[in-house]
Amino acid sequence: MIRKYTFGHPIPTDAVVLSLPAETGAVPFFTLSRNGEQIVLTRKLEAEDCLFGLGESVRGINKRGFLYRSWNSDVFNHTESTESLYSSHNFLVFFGPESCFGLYMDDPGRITWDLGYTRTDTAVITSENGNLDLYILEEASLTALARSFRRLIGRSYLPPRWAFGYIQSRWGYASEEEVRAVAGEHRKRGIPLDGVCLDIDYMEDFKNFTWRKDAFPDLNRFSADMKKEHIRLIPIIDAGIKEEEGYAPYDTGKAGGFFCKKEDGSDFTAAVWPGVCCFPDFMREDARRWFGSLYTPLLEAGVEGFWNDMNEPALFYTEERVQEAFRRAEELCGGNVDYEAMWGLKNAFNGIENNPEDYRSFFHSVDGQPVRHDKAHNLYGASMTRATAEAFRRFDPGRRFLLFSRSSFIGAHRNGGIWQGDNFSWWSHLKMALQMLPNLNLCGFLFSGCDLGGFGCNVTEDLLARFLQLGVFMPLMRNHSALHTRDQEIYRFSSWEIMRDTVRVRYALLPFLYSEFMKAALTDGMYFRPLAFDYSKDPRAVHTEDQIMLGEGCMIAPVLEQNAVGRYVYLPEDMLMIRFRSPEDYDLVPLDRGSHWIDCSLREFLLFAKKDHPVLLCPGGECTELLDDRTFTAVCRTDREVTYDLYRDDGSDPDPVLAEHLTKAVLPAAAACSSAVPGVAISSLVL
Ligand code: MIG
Repeated sequence: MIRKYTFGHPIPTDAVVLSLPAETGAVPFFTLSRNGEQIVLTRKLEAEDCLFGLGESVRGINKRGFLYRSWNSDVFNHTESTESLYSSHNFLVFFGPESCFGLYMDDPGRITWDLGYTRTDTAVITSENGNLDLYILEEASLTALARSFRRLIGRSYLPPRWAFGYIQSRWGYASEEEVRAVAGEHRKRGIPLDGVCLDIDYMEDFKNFTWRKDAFPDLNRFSADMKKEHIRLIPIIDAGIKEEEGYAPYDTGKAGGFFCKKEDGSDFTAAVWPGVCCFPDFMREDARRWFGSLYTPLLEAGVEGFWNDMNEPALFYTEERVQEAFRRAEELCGGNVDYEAMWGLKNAFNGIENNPEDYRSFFHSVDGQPVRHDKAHNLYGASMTRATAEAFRRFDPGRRFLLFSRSSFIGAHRNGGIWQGDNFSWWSHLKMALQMLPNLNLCGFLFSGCDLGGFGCNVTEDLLARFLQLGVFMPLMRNHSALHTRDQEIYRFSSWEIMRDTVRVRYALLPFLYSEFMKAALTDGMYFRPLAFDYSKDPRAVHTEDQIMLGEGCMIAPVLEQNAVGRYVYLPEDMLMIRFRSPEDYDLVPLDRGSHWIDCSLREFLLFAKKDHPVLLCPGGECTELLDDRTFTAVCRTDREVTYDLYRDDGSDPDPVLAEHLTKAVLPAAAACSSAVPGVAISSLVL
């Protein structure tokens, strides 16, 4: 059951697809109060209550015990204490012995989620704007809640199948030759690869939709060449458009009046990579159409994937903030520069980036009415994603394109995927990546992943190996790192063969993982879930923070610690463990319900499957297009005949009908009897 309550005059967000009449009674489950413009919801928490949701946010799978703020932020160097990340996903589920309901705040302004932070037994959620649609969802189970929420917000984005391949990325690939060399090295060494991202280095002066003629002489030809080798180029596009006469995107944007405006009607400008930029008003349909049309030449040249960046939007500085900092500096330096003046000086300059004052100083036009940016801040990235997705649909409505964005809001889950932003090469960020995945799924974002190896600072060999092992199961499997950090391509490391084999396992599992992903997406289900969804009566499972469910019948439990040679794994039921070293070399170990110490050396990683739920392995290959997805080895812990519905399609149909793409894979009961591992069916199948 979904109930809607409307407060004030909400700005249209495009988040919800189901139109419901607003209720008039009191909001159930919460005490509601007002504080000026703010709407404050308060609820007492029982000792056992868990909170799931909030998609992209720091800390655990269970969000209880911290304070989070919905305010999309460019937070390079985020840590456990960072309250806001790049996206705001305002869906929260309350789950306990007495409760199973969800709260969705369709509010693109700032929201504070004090989830047992000020008082451990109380959740206080505050909308600053007080203009919002609020939804209460009530169902008998967590799974039903997640599905009900997806009915409200619409089907999750479907990427093309090739996007499940391994993608190599780096900020700093400075020329066509360099990219060719990186791709070539993967092919030479048998490291499967389907895509290479082009970061801002390919652009001329960091200007969107241009490329450096010296280093990337002909992007169209380059992209076509690479595609012949089954490698897609995936260029980055930033939100800001350089203010420069004679640069067509600026001229056409200016002529159309498509940029965000200040109160006096002039274009709002702020500096980002290209220097002073204007910011498209993506909330306007005509501005989205104009911006989307700028992708057309690249689409015509055969580019099939993009990543959209800097769309919180990140602002390095505005003229006003720089002036202000100088004024402050003058004030402070009038007398002696004591330590207070020194810190004041530092703060004055640090504070010019992403300054709240700037976010209050410009406007969007919504249905002809001005909306101050800060009231709708969290929609900016989602609206940019929408512009790009609409352009794809206009360009070729019969095809799926790859798109992942840094900033997002619920609603964008229908138009693209996201990556988790600028993580670091830290073990703690490996764990954070795992913990974010189920909550992203709960908020509708099935296609996602983190920068494998970590973006900031220098990775170590073992950390990259462990990141990749988790990455095997992420829909977006991308290795990415920042400018000036240590080279992070697999082949740069002494144990590259181990990591190569990890990626090879991804390709052997790819038809199976793709099948699980597509079934989840097409049934409004979850590809990743907290264990609580499957084992709601098992308190230990409900509170598990370092293992997650995958697809219909699997669970993953990655090694997350430096120098670990294994880990404890909790099995809420009897399962089959697969310990992979390569697609050809793995152990099959039936394990009973309970806790187990599992040896797992650096070259090994684990997948668990419930009884009667097979895992399918294909022979693998160097790219998705050349995968043999007919011939499988299926493994399953069972004592009966088992069938699996394998989903397969052309990898590109934007609106596939699930039932038309399922093939029944039958594992005969006898396979479990004659098997080398008693009770485990090992079958060769041709489907
Ligand atoms: O201010 O384009 O998150 O993935 O490599 C940094 C350069 C801008 C931030 C993205 C990152 C990308 C980087 N960008």
